[in-house]
Amino acid sequence: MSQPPTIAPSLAAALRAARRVAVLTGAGVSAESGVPTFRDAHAGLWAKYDPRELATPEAFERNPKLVWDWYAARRAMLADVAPNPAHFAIAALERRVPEFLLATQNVDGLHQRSGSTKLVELHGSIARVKCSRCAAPAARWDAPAADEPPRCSACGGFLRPDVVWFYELLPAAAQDAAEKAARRCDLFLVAGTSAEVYPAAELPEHAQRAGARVVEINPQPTPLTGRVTDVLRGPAGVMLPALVAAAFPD
Ligand code: BJW
Ligand code: ZN
Repeated sequence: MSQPPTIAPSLAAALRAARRVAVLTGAGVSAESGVPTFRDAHAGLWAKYDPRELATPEAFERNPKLVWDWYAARRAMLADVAPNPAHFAIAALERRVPEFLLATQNVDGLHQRSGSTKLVELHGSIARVKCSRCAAPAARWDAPAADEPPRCSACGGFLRPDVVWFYELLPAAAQDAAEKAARRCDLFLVAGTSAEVYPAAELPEHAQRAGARVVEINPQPTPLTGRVTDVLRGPAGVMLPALVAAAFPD
């Protein structure tokens, strides 16, 4: 067993003292569960596609069945994975802090499965399906035809995942809650995101401008790295449990 990483005592004390904590997570937080990030090459059949190019309304218009199948494959993969220590550390932190909000860019539902309850999903959820024409939610759908996605029972439009693609608006309530939490918090954790996709990438900046201590957890540098107060350089599944344990040893 390798040693747990050392957390600066001043950071542990700041987290312990914080009354309001906000957390932003991205795909890297699910990486140790075996969920590929958007930058990772995807496996097998999907290796030849750039995930960021499939996650657009144009891709769905051009080839709805391809995009439907990509999400169906990801949904099936998620049935076989479990939350990792990063998810559990965030859920444990929620129970320690008086005012807490997790804003996740992830659509995989792993935060909820690890016990997080005070969270908003900025980019929707892969578990939900809606109509691409009338937006009606679909609780169930027929198996897709060979060349197109299943259709909406209300209007006949193609069904699509209820996620936020590039050039689409984020759910307003989730975005508002995340912005408010970022502007009000004492300490902001940003974990496992490349911090390149807006408006989520602005949240740490709102927090910093409002005077919060901003902590980045990522094995790689990001555009935020030079601007945050602290950097925990390593995997979220190691760093987040170490940080929470250092702040709340009791
Ligand atoms: C680990 C790790 C480990 C690995 N531990 N870490 C302002 C300025 C410029 C552009 C824009 C702007 N406002 C809007 C835009 C346009 C666009 C945008 O941001 N483009 C940029 C690329 C420049 N934004 C939008 O279109 C948004 N809509 C919007 O703003 O509407 C208003 C508007 C419309 C039109 C014009 C202007 C304004 C919507 C964004 C929706 C993003 N959707 C996706 C798909 C969701 C569904 C799905 O899952 O398929 O969301 S794209 C994808 O990126 C997904 C992710 O949530 C998101 C962020 O990615 P994330 O999570 O950061 O993952 P990666 O893979 O990029 O990074 C992984 C990180 O983990 C890396 O750093 C690793 O090092 C790290 N890591 N292992 C910790 N073990
Ligand atoms: Zn419809």
